[in-house]
Amino acid sequence: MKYLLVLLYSLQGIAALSQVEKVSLHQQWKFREVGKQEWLPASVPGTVHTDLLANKKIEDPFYGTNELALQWIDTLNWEYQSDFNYIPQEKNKKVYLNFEGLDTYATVYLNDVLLGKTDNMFRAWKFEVSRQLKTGKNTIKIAFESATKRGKAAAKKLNYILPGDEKVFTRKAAYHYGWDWGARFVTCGIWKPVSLEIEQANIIVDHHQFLTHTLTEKEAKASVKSTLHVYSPTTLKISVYNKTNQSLLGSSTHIVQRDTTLQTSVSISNPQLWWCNGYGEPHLYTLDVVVEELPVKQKQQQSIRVGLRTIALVQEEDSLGRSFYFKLNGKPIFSKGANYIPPDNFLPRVTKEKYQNMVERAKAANMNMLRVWGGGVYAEDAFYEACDEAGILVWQDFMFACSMYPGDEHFIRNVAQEATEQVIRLRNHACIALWCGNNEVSEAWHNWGWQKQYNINKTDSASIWHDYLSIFEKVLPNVVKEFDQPTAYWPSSPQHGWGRKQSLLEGDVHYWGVWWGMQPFSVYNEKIGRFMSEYGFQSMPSLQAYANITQEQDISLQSPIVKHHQKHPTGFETISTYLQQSYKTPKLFNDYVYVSQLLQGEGMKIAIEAHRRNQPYCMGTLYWQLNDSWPVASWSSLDYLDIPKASHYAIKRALSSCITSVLKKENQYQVYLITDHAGAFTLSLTLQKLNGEKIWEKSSQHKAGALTSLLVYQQDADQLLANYDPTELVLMATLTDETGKQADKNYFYFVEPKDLSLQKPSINYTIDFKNQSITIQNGAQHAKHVYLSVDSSTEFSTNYFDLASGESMRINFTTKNSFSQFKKKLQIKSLYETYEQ
Ligand code: BMA
Repeated sequence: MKYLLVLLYSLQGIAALSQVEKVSLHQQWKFREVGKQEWLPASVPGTVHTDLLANKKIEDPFYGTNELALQWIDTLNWEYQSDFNYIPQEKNKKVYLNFEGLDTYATVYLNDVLLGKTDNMFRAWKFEVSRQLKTGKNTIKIAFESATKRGKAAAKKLNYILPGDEKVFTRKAAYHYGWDWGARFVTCGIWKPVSLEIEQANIIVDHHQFLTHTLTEKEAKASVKSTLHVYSPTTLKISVYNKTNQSLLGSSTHIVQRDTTLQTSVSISNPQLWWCNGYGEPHLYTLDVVVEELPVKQKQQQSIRVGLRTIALVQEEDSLGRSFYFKLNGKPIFSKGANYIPPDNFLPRVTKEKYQNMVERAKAANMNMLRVWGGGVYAEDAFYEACDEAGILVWQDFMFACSMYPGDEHFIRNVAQEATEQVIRLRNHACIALWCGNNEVSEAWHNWGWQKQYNINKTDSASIWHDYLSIFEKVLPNVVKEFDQPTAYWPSSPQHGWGRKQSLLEGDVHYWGVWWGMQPFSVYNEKIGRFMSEYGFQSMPSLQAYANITQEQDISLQSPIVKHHQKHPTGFETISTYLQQSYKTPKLFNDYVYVSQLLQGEGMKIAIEAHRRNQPYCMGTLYWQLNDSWPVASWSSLDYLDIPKASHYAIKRALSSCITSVLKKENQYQVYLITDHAGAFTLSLTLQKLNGEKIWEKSSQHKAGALTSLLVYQQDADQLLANYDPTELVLMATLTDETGKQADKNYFYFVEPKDLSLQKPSINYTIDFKNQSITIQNGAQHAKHVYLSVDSSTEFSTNYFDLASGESMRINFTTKNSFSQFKKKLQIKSLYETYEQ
C-alpha cells in the first residue's frame, strides 16, 4: 500500500482547493464464499460473477446455456476483504468510508468492528470511521447475504402475495432476477467505487444545485444553491465563475452557524442555451463554485457542468383529452427516441466509452430523448454526461417495475433516501426532463388480473394499493418537489393500460397491441396516443452475437442455445407468425436473422411514421428498446455488441427531421410531409415498376410550419393502381429541402414483401478505400433491403436500404480491415437472395 500513502500525502498538498481528500480503495481486494478457506483476488468495483469468471471458477455466464448452471451463486453468501494503510494527519476532522454502491445486503466491518448493514443497491453508504481507523494497516471486510434468500424470507412474513416475487422486497435492480429480454443473474458485490473521505475543512460542501430561472436573449438568471456542513460558526463567501473565461457570474456572503443551504444568484449575459438534438446546440457551461471562509482561511472549489434551459411537461385539456408534451426553453418538442435498459448484467465492467458510444448512436439516429426504464438501475454518471453533450433528454424512471411493493416504514424510508440521493446526483444534468415513479406498476395492478392470479382479497388489495399510493403519490413526488422543484414528476408510465380507451386520450401509453396483442403492424396507424412511451417488436441479434455464445456449426433456430437466448415465452413463435404474414420464411439461419431484423424495421417504420403523422395530437415516440444487456433475441435496435440491427437504420430514417409517409386509408393512398422545423420542400413522387419502367413522375412545392404533418397528395387506389399489377410496383417519395439537399427518400410498396415480383438484382460496387466509402450501383431490377457486411469491426453509414432500378448510392464506412481484407470479406445481399434458397 505504499502507493496509497504517497497518494494521501500528495493529495494533502492541494488541500487549499478541496475540503475532502478522497482516496480510492480499489486495490488488493480478495473474496470467497462465506465459510470457505480459500481467498481469491477480486476486482473492485465488481460483482461476484465477474470475479468468479476472472478466477476461472465459472464459465462465461453468457455462453451457451451456462446461465442455467450458475444459479447456485446467488443462493450463497460471499465476503470481500481488503487492507489499506492510514496515517492520521492533525488537520483531519472526520474520516468516512464511502461506498458509492453495495449490491445489496452487506454487513460492513472495519478492523472487525461492525460499521453497519446495508440494504439498498441504489444508495451510497457512508460510515464515519474516525474512531475505528488505526494508524498503519486497516482491514475492511464486507459480507454479502443472498438477496434471493432475504427476499423470500421477507415475502413469507406477509400474509398475502405481492406480485413480483421475492425481488420486490429488495432494493436491487429488478432485471437481475431475469426479464423477458434478460438473463437471471442475481449478483452481489461492491459495484461502485469505494473510497476513504477525509474531511479537513471547517466547511464541507455536500452538493450544489443549479437552477435556471429566466432566459432571455440578453441574460440568463440562474442560481446555485449550496448545501454545506458547518463544523463551527463562521462567515463565508460563495463565488460562481464561468470556468472558460473566469468571469464572475455571482457571489454571496453569509454568516453561518450550522449545516445550511445557501443561495447565490447568477447572471449570464448573452447566454447560449442548451438545446436537444435537432433543435440547436446542447451548449454546456462549466461553473467553478468557490466557497471561502472569511477572512480567507480556506478556499474550496468545485466545478459543475450545467446547461441553461427550462423544461416543462405540458398537459392541457383539449377537445379530445389532455396533451402530453415537453417544452424546452419555451418551445414545444416532439420527443423522438427509445427506452434504455442497463447495457450488461454485470455493470461494473461497462466502460465509459460504451455509454458514450450508445448515446452518440442515439443522437446519430436522430433521437432527442431516452427513457431510463425502471426495472434497471439509475444509470452511471457517464451516461448522463453523454446525454448532456449529445442533447438527449432523459425521461428518468425511479427503479420500480411491473410489481407491487411493500409499504412498511423501513421500506418507505429506504426508498425516500434512495430517491433523495438519486435526485441530488442527477438534477444538475441539463438532460433530465422528467422523473417518473415507475414502469407499468399502475397499469399492471389495474389490468393484469393479479388480484385473481394471486388470490388477493379485497382488504389486502386495499392495503397494497395504499402502499402504492404512499410511494408513488407521496414519497417520490415530495422528494422531487424538495430537491428538483422545476422538474415534473409523473407517477407511472403508462398512465392507462393499452387496452383502455383513455390510454389514447391522455398521458403516455405503452402500445403493446402489436406483439403482445398479436395485432398486425397496420394497427400502429390507428392506435395513437398523446405520447407513445413504449411499443416494439423483437428480432434476432447479429450473427456476431450468436458467434460469441455458441460454436458456429451449432447455430440454428432449433439450437437449445439459440432458444435459450430468447426470454419471451413465445418470442420465436411470435416473430415467425408475423414474418410469415410479410416475408417468405428463409431456410438459412443467416437469412432468418436478416429477415427478422427487416421485419422489426418495417414495424418500427410504420409506428414512428404514424406517431409523427399524428402530431401535434401525438408528441412523442419512444420505441422499446434501444439496447440489450446480453446476447439475446429482443426488441432492441442495437444488440449487446452495439451492432445496429436493420431496424436501427429504419428508425434513423423515420426519425429524421423531415420525412414523407405513405398511407393507405380506406380506398385512398395518401402522402404526408412531416417536419420538425418550418421550411419549404419539394416533393417528387415516382410510380414505377420494379424493372425500372416509369409510370409517372410528379413534383410539387410545399411550405410547412414547425412540428407539422401535411397531407400533400392523395389518390383513389383504383386510379393510382389502374390496370397495373401491384406486385410489380413501387411508389418513391423524395423530399428535397430549400438548399436542394435530399432530406428523405421513402419507398412504398402496394403488397407485402413476400408478394413482390422481385427479380434477381445485379449490384455492382466500387470501393474508395482511402476515403472509406463505397458506391453501390444497381442494375435494371429493383433491389430490396440491400445489406452490406464485412465483419464486426466494419460499419456502414447506412445499410439494409432499397435501390430502385439503375439507382446508385455512396456509403461511408469505418473498418479495422486492410483494403484487401475488406474486399475479400465484403458480402452484399438483398431480399431476393433469401427467396432462392
Ligand atoms: C415493456 C417493458 C418491459 C418489457 C417490455 C417487453 O412494457 O416495460 O417490462 O421488457 O415491455 O415485453
